[in-house]
Amino acid sequence: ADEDHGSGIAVQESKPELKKPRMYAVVLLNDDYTPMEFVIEVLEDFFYLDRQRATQVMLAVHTKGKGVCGVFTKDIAETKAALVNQYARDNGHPLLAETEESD
Ligand code: TYC
Repeated sequence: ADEDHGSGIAVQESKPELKKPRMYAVVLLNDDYTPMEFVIEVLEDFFYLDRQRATQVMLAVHTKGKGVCGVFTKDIAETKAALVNQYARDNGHPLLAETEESD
């Protein structure tokens, strides 16, 4: 904020007036057809999860219906979801990724 400290000269305070960006989760939805191995590879390749964490997330989606792959700013989340959906379609699988606001 610019504040006048009596000299008539506006001093620029150091406080950066930036707000935290809204964050968005990329969520994977379960289906009956996409192979488990394909889902694990998507989590490794698009979200940089190691094999153990990718397997955990895949199994969580498989048993609970959906699961979070990662949380990002809006543009990054929407881009990752679109890339995953295109990659799944290119490989003939119905796997679906969505974004939802998080926090
Ligand atoms: N349910 C699938 C199967 O049994 C595996 C699967 C897991 C599919 C996660 C999609 O997002 C998904 N082959």
